[in-house]
Parts: sequence; structure tokens; C-alpha cells
Amino acid sequence: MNRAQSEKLFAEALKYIPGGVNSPVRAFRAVGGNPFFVNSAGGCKLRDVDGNELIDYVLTWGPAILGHAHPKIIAAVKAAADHGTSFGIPNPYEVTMARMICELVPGVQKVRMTNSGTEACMSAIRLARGFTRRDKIIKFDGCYHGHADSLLVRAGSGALTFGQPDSAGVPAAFTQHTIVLPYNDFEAVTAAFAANRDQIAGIIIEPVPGNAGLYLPRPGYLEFLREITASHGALLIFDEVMTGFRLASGGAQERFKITPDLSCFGKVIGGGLPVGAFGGRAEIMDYLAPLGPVYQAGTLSGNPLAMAAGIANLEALRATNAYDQLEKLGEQLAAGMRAAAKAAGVAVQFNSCGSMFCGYFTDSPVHNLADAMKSDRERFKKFFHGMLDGGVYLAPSQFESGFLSTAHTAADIEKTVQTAASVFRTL
Ligand code: KE4
Repeated sequence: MNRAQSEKLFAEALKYIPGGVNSPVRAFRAVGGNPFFVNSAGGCKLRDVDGNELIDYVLTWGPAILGHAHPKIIAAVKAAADHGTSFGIPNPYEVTMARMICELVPGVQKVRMTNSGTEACMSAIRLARGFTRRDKIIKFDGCYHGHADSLLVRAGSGALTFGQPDSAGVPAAFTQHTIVLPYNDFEAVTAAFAANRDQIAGIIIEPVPGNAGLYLPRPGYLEFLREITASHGALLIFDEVMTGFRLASGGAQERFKITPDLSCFGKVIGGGLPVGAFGGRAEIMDYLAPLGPVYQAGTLSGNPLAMAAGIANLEALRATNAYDQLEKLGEQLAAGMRAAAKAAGVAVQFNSCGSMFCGYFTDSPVHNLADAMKSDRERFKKFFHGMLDGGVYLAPSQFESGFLSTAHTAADIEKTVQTAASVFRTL
């Protein structure tokens, strides 16, 4: 595949940007080679600067749930931009977005917008600590909640990909109140609460972790976390930056029927523009400035263009049978990939949940980070490049989830599975 223009651009990028990228996972360091540069995108396809067309399963890490350059999102952004790009004073879009989130998400009575998922998670943690007057937070290894200091501990996504789950530059004092436990381990949570009685402000968790690949909560696990936090006066925080408005219109909390105290969002609610949000019970959210003592702010929070794009995304999702479509596409992809791997005699654990998925090259089931780490990453690298050369772009790391959109068709999935079948045979 000709990538001459991408290589030229990457050489130039390396002169001015650390690693040539503005976010580490884009650098292809986990799979080798250099990233391609996108010229344009539409539907489920990317077109790189060398004219290669790719079926996209990264979808800018989740936001493009309706596919790229959706006409309703483009029109909404253009219309909003004609009136100005930012005001630093309330605008009507913020009210519409807040109302939509509160209407769609079971656990949210009030919501505050931010500019990224990192800000949303960082702020939710601060709010939980302020509301409970406790300092300790439980997170789970392999889960990624953005790059705020106290959460960069055994984190997933790019941190895990580069073997830096505990980043340099984070003083021990900043993480001393962060307790990291294995995901899906009931006893570990019980023991942590017993050993830190009345000190735990909350648990933050990706209800379906998508930053160490993808694995699912064991039956009863989320219900257990809901009960044990309530019984200890701690808050349950669902990080739905990835799962929100994707696994159901009300996110994982609707799909699994669990109501957390706080929820974090991002991605889909920005329609591809910079966004984050956190919300929950009004009595907790009202602890935020200007009402309460917990400070949180942002120059561009509730930016009219990001709000317009997110509202258009949510409206289009609500107006169609998008979630049925996404479920069917996810099932078709999972069945096809499992059959192709089996036929080629390649050990693959293909985990999926709705329109999120991950294939691990291992013969044992993957229920947590330790299982995911058993995956054969050399095989993953070969598979990734074989698929890329075949016109299919998967997440450039074993420790990332893939995504489907309503723009993917059964024919796209069939082509993907056929390409995988031929690549599996070369591994
Ligand atoms: P951002 O700060 O990147 O907007 O959101 C952080 C975040 C928080 N919580 C979850 C569950 C997330 O998945 C993310 C960000 N996701 C990664 C993809 N694994 C973003 C990709 C990147 O870092 O470039």
C-alpha cells in the first residue's frame, strides 16, 4: 500500500511534535511502522493522504457512532459556527445538551460539561472526595480514566500499551490515596473496604473496560459494587466516556440496569469535537461551584460547536433504530471473526459487547487485565498490519477496543471477515 505522503508528513511531524503525534496511542508504537495521515473521512471509511481507503473500526476512538462526516452533524456545526465559535457566557445549546443527557441517562439528574474525558473523570473524583469528605479512591488495573495524576496508576489504553501504567512525573504523594484492584475480583473489593473503613470516597470503574482491549463484568459484579459502595457510604462512579450512549441510549448503566451515583461521559456527546461531561444525583452535583465548595471550571466547557455536534449525534441516534442496528452489526462481526479464526486454527478470544469488541490472541478466556496480558502481541502486530494492508483499520494496540457505527454495512463486515480469514492463515 503506497504511503509516501504519510511518511513525508510523519517525518515533518517528528520535527515539531513529540513522537509526531498529539496522543501517544496514535503513534503505532505498539504495532510497529508509522501512522498514516487522514485526508478525509465519510461514513465508515477513512481516506489517507495517499488516496488509500480503509474501513475504520476506531471511529476516532468512539465518537463517530453514526460514521464520519454525518450530514446532520456537519450541518449543525456549520450553523452554530455562523453565530460565533465560543462566548464564555451561557448559550442555549448547553441547556439542550444537559437536558438530553438527564433525559437519556438513568443516574443523571444534573450534569456539568468539560472539554475531555480526562477532565470529566478528574472532576468527578474531586467531587466524590468533596461530597464524602474522604480521600481514598478505588480504581481497577487496566481501566483508563484519562491522564489526571491520581488516576495514572496501572492505567490502561496508551499507558498500558507503552508499559507505563504508572507515568513518570507523578509524585507518590499524588497517588497514595489511589487503591488499585483487579477487575472482576469481588473479594479484593470487600477486603479494601474492610482495610480502609470510612476512608473510601468512591469507586471509579469502566463498567465495560475498553482500555485493555475489551472484557465484560462477571455476572453480579456491577450489582456487587453498587451494594458495597452504598453500604459503606462511598460513591459509585461509572466512567462511561466510551460506553455512554453507545451500549444503549442510556449507556452501560441502562444496559446493565445499575444506577451509579456519578457518571463520566465524552466522545459521542461531542460528535467528534472536544467534549466531556460528568453528572449524577443533584444533591452531589450541587456541591460544585458556584453552589458548593468543590471547584471545577473550563473556558470552553459547553462550547457551542461541540454542543451542536453532540446534540445532532444524540438526536440522530434517538431518531433511528441505531441501537438495534449496532447490536446486529456487532453480532455479525463477532460470529464472523470467531469462525474465521477457528477455520484457520488460530487461538483468538473475540470479546464483544454491542458495538464494542476486541480480539485477543490467546486460547484462554479474557476476564481481566492479567488474562489480557497473556495475549500474543507479536501475532497481534502481524494481524494488525495484515488487516491494514487489506484495507481494514483496527485500533493500533492490543489494549484498545474496536468500535462499530451505523454507517458500517453487512457488506463491510463481510469484507472485514474475509480479509481476516486470509490474514489469520498467514499468522
Ligand atoms: P479523553 O481525555 O481522551 O477525552 O478521555 C479519557 C478517557 C476517559 N475514560 C475512558 C473510559 C476513556 O476511554 C478515555 C479515552 N479513551 C482513549 C481510547 N482508549 C482515547 C484515545 C487517546 O488517548 O488518544
